[in-house]
Amino acid sequence: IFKFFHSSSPSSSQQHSASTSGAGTQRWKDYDSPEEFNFARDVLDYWAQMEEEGKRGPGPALWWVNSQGDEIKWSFRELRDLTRRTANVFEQTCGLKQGDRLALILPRVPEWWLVTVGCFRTGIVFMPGTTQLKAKDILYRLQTSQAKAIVTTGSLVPEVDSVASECPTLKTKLVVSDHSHEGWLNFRSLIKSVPPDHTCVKSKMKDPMAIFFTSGTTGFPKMAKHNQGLAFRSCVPSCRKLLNLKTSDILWCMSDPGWILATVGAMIEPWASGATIFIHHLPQFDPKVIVEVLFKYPITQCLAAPAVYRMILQQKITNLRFPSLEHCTTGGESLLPEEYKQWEQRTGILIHEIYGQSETGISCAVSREMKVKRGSIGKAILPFDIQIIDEKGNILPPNTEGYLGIRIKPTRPLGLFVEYENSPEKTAEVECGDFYNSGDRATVDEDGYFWFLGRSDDVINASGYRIGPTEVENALAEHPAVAESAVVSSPDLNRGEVVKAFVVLTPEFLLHNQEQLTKDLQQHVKSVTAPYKYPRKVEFVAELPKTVTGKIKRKELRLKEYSQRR
Ligand code: BCO
Repeated sequence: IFKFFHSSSPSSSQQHSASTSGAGTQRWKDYDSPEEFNFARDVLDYWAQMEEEGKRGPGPALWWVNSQGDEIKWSFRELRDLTRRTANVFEQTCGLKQGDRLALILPRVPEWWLVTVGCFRTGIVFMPGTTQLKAKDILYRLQTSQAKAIVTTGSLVPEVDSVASECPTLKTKLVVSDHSHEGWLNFRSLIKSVPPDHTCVKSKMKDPMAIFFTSGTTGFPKMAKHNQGLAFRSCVPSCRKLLNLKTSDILWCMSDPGWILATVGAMIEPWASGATIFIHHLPQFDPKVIVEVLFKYPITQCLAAPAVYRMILQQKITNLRFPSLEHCTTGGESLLPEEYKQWEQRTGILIHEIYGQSETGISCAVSREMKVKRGSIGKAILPFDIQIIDEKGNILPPNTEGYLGIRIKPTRPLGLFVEYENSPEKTAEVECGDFYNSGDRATVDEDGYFWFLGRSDDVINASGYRIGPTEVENALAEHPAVAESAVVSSPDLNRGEVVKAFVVLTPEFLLHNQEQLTKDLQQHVKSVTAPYKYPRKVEFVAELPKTVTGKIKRKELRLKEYSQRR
């Protein structure tokens, strides 16, 4: 890919127009809902044309680097051509068509952006997943979504091949790799051989665009299905105010491409404004690398999980005054007021918080020009009407704890998920009167600022990951040492919350060394399911607290964890 798509610095003859502030997206108003919308055609191709007319600055659309010194810079024009080729690979080579589902499991490589935009162009529904997924996780996703295609990286080929025969709908396997893999089409080779002309599909706003798998208290992850409204929403003025991006801005969103935060923060948001997306490959999280990168490149904005800021602060680095950084945003879990203060003192920059879920995209935020109230997730972003509600959907007054709800009646706002696919009962469960009930507890103050308090259910929010306890309990149950287990959230200084497993041992393992057993169980969970879910804390107990009907009382265990000091 480096040879074919060489790094393209902007031509010096290109007109350096003054940086524009989301000019291309002022075509729409907050409550607009055009019948047709396609992010590739209506936004990316617009910016490509602005480049052709010399009306956009010289910054690339995508600026990708890795630790080996490789670099790719693509303008919107190059991106347009490459993603048209991608669309042709999907349609002509693979025979995929509008509405087909494509599982997208790639690390932070430039092809992730080609594939997602290729999906926009063809109307294929993309389903991002983290590369931490294991064979069983992938099997579940392919089967439940009836995926026709998967695009993944070389290291995951064996995991996919071990389950592919159990997925009758899967017709296309595309690998992003410099090597050939038997039974797989090679994306990097194919994209060179297809023509660069493609006509973008005329997608309706209500056509599905993406599916995000999201964990719940029980069972397997649910499929939160979004239509084109998720992308359109970022183009309206209220959403543009969130980061106030200009075409000259360079935004680094560090989220793994498997999460909705990357789809929104590392693609839709910046490109809606014609800004530059900066990506560092970051195969392994290292706060020192992040600091180096922020000193080396002219990044003006960054968006990262609270744990990232926290872990940077914990490094013994004397200078955190980054030369170009102007604005920092965080989301996914909470940051402590003390951490906000320290970041501000050491960098001179305030952290602005956002709030959202796979179901909602970014729904609340402390927008760039808003006053920061440390610890608040900010105000609702139009067209969402957010209220604090009780379990019947009644609106509660300010400073009263309740559920964070988004109004869905009489009109379901664009940008909110459409449904949990194949699960009308789970979709109905989160509908509460006129509202979607997020399941998150919160309050709102007199100024309209929301304050996140925590989950109302057993879902664990560790380092910004939403983890369903049963997914971890099921993984533990496969180990011979585990008679039964209960998995709950436990407070942690570094990660906000971590996964803790209470384990009842089988008789044969009762006398085993518990330190070793803890390591074995952790390793086991990492090997059978995505490793971010592994229990960082394990406690062996003689029995688990249960109700008279035999249901494990996770809440009791969780409350015990939180009643002890962090
Ligand atoms: O900590 P350990 O070393 O014991 O374990 C780590 C990894 O080393 C390990 N691992 C990863 N890949 C593996 C593997 N082990 C075996 N095989 C593999 N292939 O598993 C553990 C993974 O934990 P982690 O991901 O938390 O790792 P790390 O490196 O500590 O990363 C820290 C963070 C902060 C970078 C990471 O936790 C993170 O990215 N968190 C943010 C998640 C996020 O973006 N959430 C947003 C969701 S979307 C949303 O909220 C909606 C907003 C609109």
